[in-house]
Amino acid sequence: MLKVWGRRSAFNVQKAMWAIGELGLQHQHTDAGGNAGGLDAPAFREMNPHGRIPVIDDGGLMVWESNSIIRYLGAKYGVGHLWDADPAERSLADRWMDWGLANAQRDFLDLFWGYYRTPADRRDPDYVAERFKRCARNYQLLDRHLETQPFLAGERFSMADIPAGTTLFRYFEMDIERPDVPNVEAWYARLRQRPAYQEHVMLPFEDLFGRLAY
Ligand SMILES: N[C@@H](CCC(=O)N[C@@H](CS)C(=O)NCC(=O)O)C(=O)O
Repeated sequence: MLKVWGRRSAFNVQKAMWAIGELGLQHQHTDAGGNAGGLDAPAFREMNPHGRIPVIDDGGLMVWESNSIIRYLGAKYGVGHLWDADPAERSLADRWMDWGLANAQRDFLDLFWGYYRTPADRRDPDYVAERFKRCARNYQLLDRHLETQPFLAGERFSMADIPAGTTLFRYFEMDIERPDVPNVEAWYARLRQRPAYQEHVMLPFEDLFGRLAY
């Protein structure tokens, strides 16, 4: 059976778990990282030399890096669903996954750590203000893209929606100022209807407020 390691509150673990949920894959989950620790154990380092979560083991094949996990699971178990067999069609999804990792996710996590997780008296106002701006720019860009289509790669849900889509729950649940992005809000409403998103991404996170420790 597919095995997966990583604490459920971790952003990158949520991406992998969302993909597993979409594909309805039977799996065995092991808590790791944060309070559960274990990332420096030699056995874990053998699976992922970087000592980060998530990691999966599929019949002896270890895969780490959340986007790589989504792509692997999509290609193996989700052709026509998460993954498009046609390289040109698939490239429509791939670009948003990579953009999500390098931009939407990076800027959102910088904001989440710099603003939400840092105690108010230790926040750097300039750093936080810049991250608010970067996030606003990213979601405005997504808003323009989603003007003409319901999902990032086109008419249907695909792996493209997972990296940037995972940022939405915390971004919209935080008590912060946001730009007016109606098309992103409509996309977020579509994602919220998906059982796998509800189960793996829409998890309470209030206990992380003002807490830098995992
Ligand atoms: N680029 C990696 C990042 C992995 C990563 O940094 N994971 C974090 C959790 S989101 C982690 O391992 N943190 C250590 C911990 O939770 O103890 C990926 O996408 O999988």
